[in-house]
Amino acid sequence: MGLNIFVLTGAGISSESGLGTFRDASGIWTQYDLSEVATPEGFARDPAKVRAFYNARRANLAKAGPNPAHVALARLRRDLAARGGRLFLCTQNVDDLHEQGGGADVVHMHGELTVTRCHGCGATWPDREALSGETPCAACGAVGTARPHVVWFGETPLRMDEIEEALEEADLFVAIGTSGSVYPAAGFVSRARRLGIRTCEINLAPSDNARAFDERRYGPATEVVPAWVDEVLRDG
Ligand code: BJW
Repeated sequence: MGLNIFVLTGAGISSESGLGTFRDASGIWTQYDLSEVATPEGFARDPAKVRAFYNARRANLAKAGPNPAHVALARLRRDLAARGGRLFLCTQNVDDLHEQGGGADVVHMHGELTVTRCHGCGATWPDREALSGETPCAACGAVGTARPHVVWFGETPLRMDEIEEALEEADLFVAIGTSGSVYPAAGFVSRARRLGIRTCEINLAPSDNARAFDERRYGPATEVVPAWVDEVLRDG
C-alpha cells in the first residue's frame, strides 16, 4: 500500500491567485459583517444583500486562476495514485481553483461558489452568472429562492461522513492556508492526533492551531506547497 495523505486547504492557498482570505488584515470579514452575509438569518433578512456579496465573489473568481500550489496538489494526487497511494483533498474553499489546477475528486465541505441552490426545494445547478431574486427554480418553479450552494455559520458542512472515514484511513494530515478558527475543520488536527496520524501545518505564519501540529512549514503557499510535494514524492 502507498502513502495515504489527507490534505485540508483554506483561503490561504488561493490568496496568491487574488482571492481574499477571511481573517487576514484586509480579509473579507474586515469589509463585511459575517452575520449579515454568511448566515441563514442574514439571507432571510436581506437576500438581495447576500446575493450581491456572492455575485462580487463570483466576479472575482472569474478573473482568478490556479497558482503553483493548486497545481502541485494535483500532481501529488496523480503521482500518489500511480504508486498505489491516495490524496484525499478536502477544501473549505468555495472556489474551483483546485479543479482548474488539474485536481479531481475535491471534497468541498463548505460548498461551491459556482453552484446555485433553491432555498425552497434544495435543487442545485452549476451557475457562474449573477444570482437573481427573479429567476424561477428550474425544479420547483419557486421565485426568490436562489442562494449560493455554500455552507453558512450554523449550517451543517457537507460530506462529513466521507471526511471522517478518510481521516481514519490517512497516514498523514496536512492543513494548508487555514486559520484553524472555524469548526468542524479546525478540529480535524486533534482528531488526527487521537487517531495517531502524523500532522503538518503549511501556512504563511503560525495559525491559531499551530501548536497542535507535529511539523510546521511557513511561507507563501506557492513556494512551500510545491517544495513539500517534491519532498513527499522523493522520499515517499
Ligand atoms: C496563507 C497565505 C499564503 C494567507 N500562503 N497561507 C463555538 C465553539 C466552537 C464552534 C462554534 C462555536 N460557535 C459556533 C460554532 C460553530 C461554527 C464555528 O466554527 N464558529 C467559529 C467562528 C467559532 N461553525 C459552523 O457553524 C459550521 N457548522 C457547524 O459547526 O455545524 C455543526 C456540525 C458540525 C459537524 C458535523 C455536523 C454538524 C459551519 C461553518 C461555515 C463556514 N462558512 C464560511 C463561509 C463559506 C462561504 C463563503 O466562502 O462565503 O467558510 S466562513 C469562512 O471561514 C469560510 C472558510 O471556509 C472558513 C475558514 O476560513 P479559512 O479558510 O481558514 O480562512 P482564514 O481567512 O480564516 O485564514 C486564512 C489563512 O491563510 C491564515 O491562517 C493565513 O495566515 C493563511 N494565508 N495567505 C499560505 N499566501
